[in-house]
Amino acid sequence: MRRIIVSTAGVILIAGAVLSVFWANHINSHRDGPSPWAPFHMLTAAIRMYELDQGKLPDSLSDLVEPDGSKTWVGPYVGGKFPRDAWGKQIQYRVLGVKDFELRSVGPDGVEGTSDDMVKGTQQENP
Ligand SMILES: [Ca+2]
Repeated sequence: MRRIIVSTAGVILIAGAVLSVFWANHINSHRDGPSPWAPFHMLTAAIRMYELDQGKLPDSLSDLVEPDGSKTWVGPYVGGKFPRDAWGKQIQYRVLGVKDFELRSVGPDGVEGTSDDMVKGTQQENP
């Protein structure tokens, strides 16, 4: 009987330790705030909505918020404040092909072309 109580207590201690590690990781994942990829996902969705309406990719990101005079433009495709990268800088947009584009942040160092750049292209889906 004593052996059962000791092993039960051991199982409870191990389960508690495992749960506390999971809980700590869960809390830390929310403490960091929204993902730095969130504005990329938001812009990608807006670009695809524009593409559905206009039948082509926007020439620039300003096309998402500035009417172009066509009857099929039913924007703005981005509501509220225009998304910027996690460091408050403008996200760069480049058309790569008829259906392909790239969104780029210069990253925390503010310098384009360094290893901390964040790039989301339609040819390299979600990071
Ligand atoms: Ca950089």
